[in-house]
Amino acid sequence: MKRVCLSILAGAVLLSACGGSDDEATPTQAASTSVPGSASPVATAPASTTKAGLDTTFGNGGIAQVPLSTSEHDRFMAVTVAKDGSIYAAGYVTQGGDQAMALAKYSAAGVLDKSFGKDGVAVVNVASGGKTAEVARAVAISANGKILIAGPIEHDTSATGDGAKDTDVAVLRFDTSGKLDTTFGREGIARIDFGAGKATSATTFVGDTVWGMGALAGDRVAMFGTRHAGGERPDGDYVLAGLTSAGVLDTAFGQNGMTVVDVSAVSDNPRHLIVDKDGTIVASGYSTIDGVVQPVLVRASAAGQIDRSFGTNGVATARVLPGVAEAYSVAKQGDAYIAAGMAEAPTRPRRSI
Ligand SMILES: [Ca+2]
Ligand SMILES: [Ca+2]
Repeated sequence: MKRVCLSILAGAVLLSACGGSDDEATPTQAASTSVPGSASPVATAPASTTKAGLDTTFGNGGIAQVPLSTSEHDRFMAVTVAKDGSIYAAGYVTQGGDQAMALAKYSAAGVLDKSFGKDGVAVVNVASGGKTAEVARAVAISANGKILIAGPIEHDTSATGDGAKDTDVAVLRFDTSGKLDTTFGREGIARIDFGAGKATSATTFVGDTVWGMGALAGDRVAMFGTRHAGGERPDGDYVLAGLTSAGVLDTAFGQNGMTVVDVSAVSDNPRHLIVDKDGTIVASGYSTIDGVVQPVLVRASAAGQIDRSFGTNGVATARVLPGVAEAYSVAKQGDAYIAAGMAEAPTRPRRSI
């Protein structure tokens, strides 16, 4: 019997749960886990024939906390484990109401590595200006061992009106000591503008997002997010984007660095991205199709070309319930893909799927 552990994130806290199992965790399960902003984890521990519980050898009684701020919001959004067992958790810290990207490093045993960044946490305020769009939602480790985090930032924190709501995407690359890698982007930061955002009602604005990221060969990365669909439409379209090792849009990826996938004219909501060993990219999210919110998987090559043999023209959907079903995270199991999320019938309570 092999021991299976699953780390779950909740706030600026790492938890490690373990249980006995006859099955070995797949590499994709262990490699990267992203969770949405919900306080309720959507992933659950694998089925086990023995009672699962917190791994008390991890952190302090199974929980590793990091002191970021005593009075403002901090949150981890994604976690990954490096080959040497080091754990990297990405999210944001808030300083005077201004959110900044954060990356923390823990040992395999869940002990904060105080030699990393400043006392274990690297904090970079990419878009300084007292606003709250900035948050790292994805983390990946490239073959050269560098750690990348990605998420939305304000396009221009000095803008006013609707312009103040426009967002871009930032990707930051760090070395293993928590310093920005100055060979990437501009002083370690790549700013990517998927498109101009747009106010779509008196209260809503659709701007660039990124939720998932995975490492590709050649120290490149792929991201999964959205941008405004364009014209007068009130929705966003999915965006797969590729960056070179130098931190610029990879013109060999998709069309000049991006592949846009328009599943729904109502809503396309990205959540997670994994990269298979052969470089195949699979991204998960959810879209409103024929009035029903359905899980969505998109498959593309390492060059960002949609795999039209997958699902319908590269997009797989499923009508789970007549109401809402959302896919937050995806993992590969053999030749199949497992998506986890939430489903809700119009008159029934929510449940995990
Ligand atoms: Ca900021
Ligand atoms: Ca933008």
